[in-house]
Amino acid sequence: MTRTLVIAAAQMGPIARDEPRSSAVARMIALMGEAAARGAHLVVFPELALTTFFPRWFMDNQAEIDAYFETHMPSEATQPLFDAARRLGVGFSFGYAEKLMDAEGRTRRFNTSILVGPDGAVLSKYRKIHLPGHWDEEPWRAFQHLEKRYFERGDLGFPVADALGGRVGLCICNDRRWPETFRMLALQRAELVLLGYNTPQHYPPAPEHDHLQDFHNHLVMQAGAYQNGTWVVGVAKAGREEGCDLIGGSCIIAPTGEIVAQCAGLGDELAIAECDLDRCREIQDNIFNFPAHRQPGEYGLLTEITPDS
Ligand code: ING
Repeated sequence: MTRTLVIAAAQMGPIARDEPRSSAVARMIALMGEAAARGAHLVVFPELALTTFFPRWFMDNQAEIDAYFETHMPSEATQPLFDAARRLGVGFSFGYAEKLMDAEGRTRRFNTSILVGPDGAVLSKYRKIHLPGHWDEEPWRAFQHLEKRYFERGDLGFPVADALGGRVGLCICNDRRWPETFRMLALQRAELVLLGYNTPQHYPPAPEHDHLQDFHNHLVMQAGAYQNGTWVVGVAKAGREEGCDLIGGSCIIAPTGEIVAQCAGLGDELAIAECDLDRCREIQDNIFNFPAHRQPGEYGLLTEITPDS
C-alpha cells in the first residue's frame, strides 16, 4: 500500500486592494471544489491568500494595517472554506496575516500559514521566519516591501506535523530561498513541504535580476526538494495585483527535484499530481542519507550568531 497523496497546487490570480475576503474565499472554494472533483486529497493555497499583498504599501495608521489581519481562525469570512473542505473531505493549507493578544497582553502580528485536515482541525501552524524587505518607507522603490514593518519574526520554529499519512512541513515565500529552511524540516523527517508565495517580477534592489525571478523561484524549491529528499508544493499569488506584476510558476516538485506539475498562467489555476510519499526514500536512504553522510560536527558556523552572519 503506497502512501500516495493527490495534491493540488491552487494558484490564485490577483486580489484587489478593495476585494472583500468573501470574494477571495469564494475563489478558493471554487478551486477546492475543482481539485476535489479531480481526486485531490490536499489543496495548497498561496501566502496571504485572503487579501491583496498589502506590504507593498507604506502605512503608518495601525487600524488601516490591522484591517488586513485575521484575529480568529476560522473567522467568519473563512468558515465557508473550512465547511467546504469538510464537505469535500480534503485537507488544505493557506496563508494569512495573523493578529493575536499574547498571555502578557501584547498584540502580536505574524505572516502565518496553517494546515487543516479533512475534518477541519488545524493540524499545524507556521509563522514566517525569514521576513524580506525593509522597515521604513523607501520612496525610491517602485513599490514597498514592508514585511519587516508589519510582521514579527515567527516564534514557532519550523514545524513538521504527522498529517495525511506523512510528515508535512510548512514554510512561507522568502523562507524557500534559505537552504536552512528545508534542512530544518528534513531533519524532522519531513516528506512534504507546503509553501505559498507572493513574488514580484521586479526586485528594486537588483533590477538586473528581474528576468531571473521565475528561474530563482524554481531553482530554490527544486534544490530544497532534492537536497532533502522531500516533495515541495509551491503556490503563487500571481498576476498584476494593484499594478505590481507577481510571478506565477506554481508547481509540485518530486524528491528528485523534478517538477511534476506546473501552472501555466497567472490566474486562478490548479496543478495536480499524485505524490507517492515513499519516493522520499530514494533520496533520504541514499544520496542524502543524513546519518550516513551528513557531517554536522563540521557545520558549527551555520548556527553561530556573529555580526556578519
Ligand atoms: N516575497 C519575495 C520572495 O522572497 C523577494 C521577496 C522577491 C525577495 C524577490 C527576493 C527577490 O519571494 C516574499 N513575500 O517573501
